[in-house]
Amino acid sequence: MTDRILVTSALPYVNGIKHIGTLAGSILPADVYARFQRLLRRDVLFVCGTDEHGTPAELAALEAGLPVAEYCARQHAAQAEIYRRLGISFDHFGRSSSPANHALTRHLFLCLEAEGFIEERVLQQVWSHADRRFLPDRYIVGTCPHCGDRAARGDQCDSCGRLLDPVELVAPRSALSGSAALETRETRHLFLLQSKLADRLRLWLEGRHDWDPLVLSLARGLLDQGLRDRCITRDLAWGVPVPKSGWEGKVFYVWFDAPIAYVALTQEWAEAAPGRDWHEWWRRGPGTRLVQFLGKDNVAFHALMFPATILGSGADIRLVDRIKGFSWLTWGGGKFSTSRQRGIFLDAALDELPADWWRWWLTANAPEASDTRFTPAGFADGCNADLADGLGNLVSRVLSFAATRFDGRVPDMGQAGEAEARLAIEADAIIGACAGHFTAIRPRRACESLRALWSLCDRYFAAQEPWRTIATDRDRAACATRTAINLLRLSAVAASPVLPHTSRRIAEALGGARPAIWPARAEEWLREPGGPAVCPPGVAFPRLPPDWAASVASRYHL
Ligand code: B3M
Ligand code: ZN
Repeated sequence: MTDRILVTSALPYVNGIKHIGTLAGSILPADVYARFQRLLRRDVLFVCGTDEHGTPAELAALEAGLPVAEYCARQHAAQAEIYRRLGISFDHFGRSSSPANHALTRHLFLCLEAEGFIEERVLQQVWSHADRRFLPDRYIVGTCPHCGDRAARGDQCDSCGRLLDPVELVAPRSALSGSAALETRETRHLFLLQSKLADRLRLWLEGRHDWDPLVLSLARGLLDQGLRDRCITRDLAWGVPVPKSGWEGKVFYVWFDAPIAYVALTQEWAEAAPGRDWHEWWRRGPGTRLVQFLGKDNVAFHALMFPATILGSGADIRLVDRIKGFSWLTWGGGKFSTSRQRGIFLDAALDELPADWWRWWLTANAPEASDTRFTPAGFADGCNADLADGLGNLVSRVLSFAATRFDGRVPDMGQAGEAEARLAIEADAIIGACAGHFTAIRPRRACESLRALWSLCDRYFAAQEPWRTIATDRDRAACATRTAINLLRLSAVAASPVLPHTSRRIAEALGGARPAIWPARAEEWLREPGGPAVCPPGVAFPRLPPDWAASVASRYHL
């Protein structure tokens, strides 16, 4: 059995607080998976960090009027704080701009060069006199030659969807300064010769049978189109400098150093305490499983480009064992947009509701095989049904009963009988299915199992009618109440990967937390003796009022 599980989530770009889609399509499912594996007592390491290089970070810093290093430091801290509030259980949340990542990026580049996988080529690029810099394609705007839209970008026209080359634009100008004083100049760049690694990548990908069709077909499709060599340098000041004389003023392309940061982040984590060894997590061979979570637009980089970097460098760094790719969360069917303030960003989300509401809905509706349409009304209905009427109501009913009828304690009298034996069998079946879904990374199905567990507890409690039997058979009523409480305790642990805050509150209400371990055998849990004091947690999940959805839709421009 694999004892070590290394979990990564795609590194969120540093420029600004992310919206709930980034949470839903990478960070949250990674956290749910890491938390579940920890319950199984696996040795889990969950690393992530801000992706800090590249033009977007530079431009955002410019706009904020801050030196880019300072801008990144502030934004990193702001994002880290948000993920902490969301209960994301990173073992390390670092930065791609760290000295460790600079050093490792330089090292792997030099290995690639020594192995013959780097080639210098001369490119024509657009130089802006006013901005005194080369402009990346998307920072050149102009009129689309196909549809006439005046806001087409050098890489694509958003209006007609055509892919463009900057030279095709009519009346091109800089998106930064607006200046039309542009000139095409020659500039030298370094290419990673991915074409020479295509056969090795294909062979490796052929062995990845357990990946989702979404990820495999994307990756294999790209290989079938013919893997192109990739330019891995940029004319920028902010990034990892190219370690070659004569290459001053050039840095590596952000997508070259960002995946390398997964390894560097692990190095940093290892250095922070004695007895940790990053090689254990990254060397090839059995003993570790590397599971990477990311949005589908990042598949090419994780399934091809980063593996090409590793294979070509000859370094003893493991290739990903499983990529879990996600589709999009849409804002009512459209795109989230920072500039148009469409959508809920994570700071605003936490101002609206506590973390577990978001965690629940975004896991239960994870954009797995296809896009998930977020609407405030759908969110409110789902949370009201599952959390307010479901779990929250169940917890308060069972605990208030124990509190008022059994002197605030889990009652200890009464023997388990046939009903409890049947309950244990049913609970085992659900728990088994739930574990299967968490293991296979099927968040929606795992949430279905959790609902089934709550509803099982609800049905059992209702069928036992302890409020009626207590008059005639106090032992029976006590046994039923205790068993329901024990099933709640079990359900809280099983739900803890998704609802960590709520689970802790339920455990506390039930007289304190037990060691967190996956409840593989329900019978053992249901047999727990009574005794501990119970305190009803109050209403954990109030219903969202009818006007909630309308108010959110209007405030966030749906
Ligand atoms: N920074 C995030 C994105 O494309 C990008 C991921 C990097 S993972 C190494 O959404
Ligand atoms: Zn167009």
